[in-house]
Amino acid sequence: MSETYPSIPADLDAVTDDEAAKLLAALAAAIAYHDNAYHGADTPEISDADYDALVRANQAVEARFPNLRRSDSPSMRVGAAPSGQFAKIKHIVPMLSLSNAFSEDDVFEFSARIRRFLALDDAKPIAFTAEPKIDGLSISLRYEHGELKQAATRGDGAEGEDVTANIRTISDIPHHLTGTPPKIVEVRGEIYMDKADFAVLNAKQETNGGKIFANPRNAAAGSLRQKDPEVTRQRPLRFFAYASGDVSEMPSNTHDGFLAALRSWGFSVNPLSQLCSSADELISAYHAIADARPNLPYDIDGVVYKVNDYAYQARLGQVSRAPRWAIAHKFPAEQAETTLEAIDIQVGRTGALTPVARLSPVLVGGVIVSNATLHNEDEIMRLDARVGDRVIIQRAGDVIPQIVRSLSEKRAADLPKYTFPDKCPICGSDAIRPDGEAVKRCTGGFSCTAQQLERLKHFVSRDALDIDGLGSKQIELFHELGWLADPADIFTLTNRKDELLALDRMGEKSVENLIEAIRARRDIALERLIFGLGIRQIGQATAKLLAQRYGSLEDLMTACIAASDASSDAYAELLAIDQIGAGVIADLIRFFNDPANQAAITALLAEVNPIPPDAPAEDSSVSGKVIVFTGTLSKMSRSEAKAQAERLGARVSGSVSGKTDYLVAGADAGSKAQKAASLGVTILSEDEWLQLTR
Ligand code: D41
Repeated sequence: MSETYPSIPADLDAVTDDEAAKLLAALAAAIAYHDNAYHGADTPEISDADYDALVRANQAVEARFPNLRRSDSPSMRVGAAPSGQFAKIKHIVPMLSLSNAFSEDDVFEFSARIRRFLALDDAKPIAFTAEPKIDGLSISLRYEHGELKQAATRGDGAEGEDVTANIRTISDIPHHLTGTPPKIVEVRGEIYMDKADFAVLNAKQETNGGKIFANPRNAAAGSLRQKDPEVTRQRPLRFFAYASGDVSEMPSNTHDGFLAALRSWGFSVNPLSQLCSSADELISAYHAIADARPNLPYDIDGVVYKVNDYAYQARLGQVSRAPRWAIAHKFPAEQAETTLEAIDIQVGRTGALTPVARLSPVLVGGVIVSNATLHNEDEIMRLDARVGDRVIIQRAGDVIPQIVRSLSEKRAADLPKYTFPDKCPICGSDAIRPDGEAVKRCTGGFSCTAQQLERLKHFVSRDALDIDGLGSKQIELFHELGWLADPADIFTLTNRKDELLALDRMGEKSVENLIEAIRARRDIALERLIFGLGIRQIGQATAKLLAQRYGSLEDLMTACIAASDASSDAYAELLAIDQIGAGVIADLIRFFNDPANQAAITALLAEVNPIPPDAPAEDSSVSGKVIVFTGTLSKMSRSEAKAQAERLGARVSGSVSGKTDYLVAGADAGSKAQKAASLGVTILSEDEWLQLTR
């Protein structure tokens, strides 16, 4: 269990640098594992709440130690695509990660370690390259006979996703190589977006009501992961080449020689790459690149040093997943001093009171910052942050700016300590903090307008009702106008045609479309409806389980009310659902026993027609069996195969174990087939599977 669910210290604010680094490594591994279980294998092994706890812990530790953020950090992975959107590609040569240096001492240690490992004479110089670390996403491009054949994302380093069609739309990436490339060459590098292009793209997205990206890296990632390559083509993506993967014959014995070859084949190579012959020279190069940073058109987050000589690289090899011969020297988080003007309390969908620091605007790393996160009550106490204090704030990458410390030495003697409110600032209800929890919550429920608004936004969000033309902005407006309080009110908007037409920028056509889109959602999948209620801890996966088990919202509500008695059958039935534990059940009981929630649900059920999920067949040839799919299927997509198996009552898992009943092996099945064979698991071809399930 520890590998897939690391233990999280109760007090994350007390962890040391060393512990933080270990914790981040463990969290990255665990989150990657569960991402795969959820998205890849579609069989989550932990509750959404437990998963969220991992992600939150990772964020909290990264916020405190921005410099320790790993290159494989979960916060660096953007918008995991639904499984099956892109085919998987195994990297013939793994795409390694980079270990980090945070100080000049770390750089001397890097050089000394290498010299020791190679047993180099003190007099013998060793050459390194220093190149900017582009803040984008890594990609591997395969060329055969000079033609671009395939492009894969880094993924977990061993296996990435096939994004060839999208990559072909990037003008920086040659389709045919010039000069004399080897027969086979995989070129690796970074896809990125210029800062100016990013600003223009976001402005366009804003006018078109599209997604706003947090930073150029997210914009680049989102643009690459498009289903439609024509969308990618419209996005200003660029590419710098910096490494090789599988290569039939290397054009050079050195990294700088390889970079020169890349240029001769038509690739962009970063012009700031330079050759250095000592740790001192690496550090000079670091400062030169750091000085150039504010004027570069793209974001960089450090400098990468590499041993220049490939023969040395080969001897040095790698430790775990990172080469011994390379390191990323990260730029420190940027800090600035400013005044804490106010502490605002925001109230979220589930009533959580979140403090936000309002600051005198200050420039940090090229961005004007006027807000910072304060996490929760304990964080304010730890910092002893007081309104009026001078504070040091810090910003690293796309981490939300945070307050590092309050300058108590600059504080007026009579500045009062901050007291966290014990009433909801929006509705005035009591705010309470249960024992052992970090968060204070408003107890007002649906009667609190802040919670009302956030629940409404959640109700229409993409994974819930997902109504075209009804986003957060419209919800805010309609809520402000007094048209919306409960989710059910969304459906009464269709009676407000004249009022809608009277609004700014609402023409006949858009009003008709909106009304039609709302009508169309009266038939709604039960799991979306349950998810849309915004019950604490009930994510999409849990909502689906509940929909399958209860088949209607009425039955779910009845069961949750009956389950208030923990010795009831209803309670036992809830607990018997795989992956639902006592914590989730407590939240379900709390939600469905609240009279305001009951009234809201009754009103909602008068408006919608929930569609229960197809019941899994009880008596199919594969009901109750555990199935693993591997390799490429030819008659259906992996997602279709999975859905079909589940409809027939089978459970689909991502990995082969002793519990597996059948491994269905498509073309090019790899290690899973071997493992299945060694465990004596029945292996079926795709055709045999189809026969079995016909
Ligand atoms: O500019 C970069 N982001 C960059 C990333 C770079 N200039 N060089 C890199 N070199 C490597 C090795 C040494 C493993 C070939 C990298 C990365 N790796 C890298 N990026 C993300 C994970 C690893």
